[in-house]
Amino acid sequence: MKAKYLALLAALSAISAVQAAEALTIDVHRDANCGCCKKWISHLEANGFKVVDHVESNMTAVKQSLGVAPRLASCHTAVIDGKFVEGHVPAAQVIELTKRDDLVGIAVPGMPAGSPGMEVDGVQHAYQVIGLTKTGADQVVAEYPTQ
Ligand SMILES: [Cu+2]
Repeated sequence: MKAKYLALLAALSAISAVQAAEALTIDVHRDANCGCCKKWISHLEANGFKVVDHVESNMTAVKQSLGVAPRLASCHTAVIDGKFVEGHVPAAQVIELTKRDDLVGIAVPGMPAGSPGMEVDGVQHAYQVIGLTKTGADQVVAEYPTQ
């Protein structure tokens, strides 16, 4: 009887592990000609994300409709759990975003050299990952120093 119960528990936890993996699906909107956007997609896939790729003709309109503040803008715009991920955000902060109910999105503004998808040999510019709160304020979520 006890063995049966343990087997059931094991089966249940296996199911929740699968659901956790499915939760990492992310939609990426990008321009057809953006090479670094594709590299960022590869970075996400290498970190276990399932990426749904959307090629767009008007990224400005996409950013506007997803609530990306112009000061936070970069190249591509992704969406996970209804929150935006703007620019070359490292996978670790994308995962963190899914656990943050106080943020509507996160961004790495511009295209800093050395961020995921923006690798340049020997160059690592300092950059911040900035969260946009529900009240419209910027909040630094992570800082990557220059090297
Ligand atoms: Cu880029």
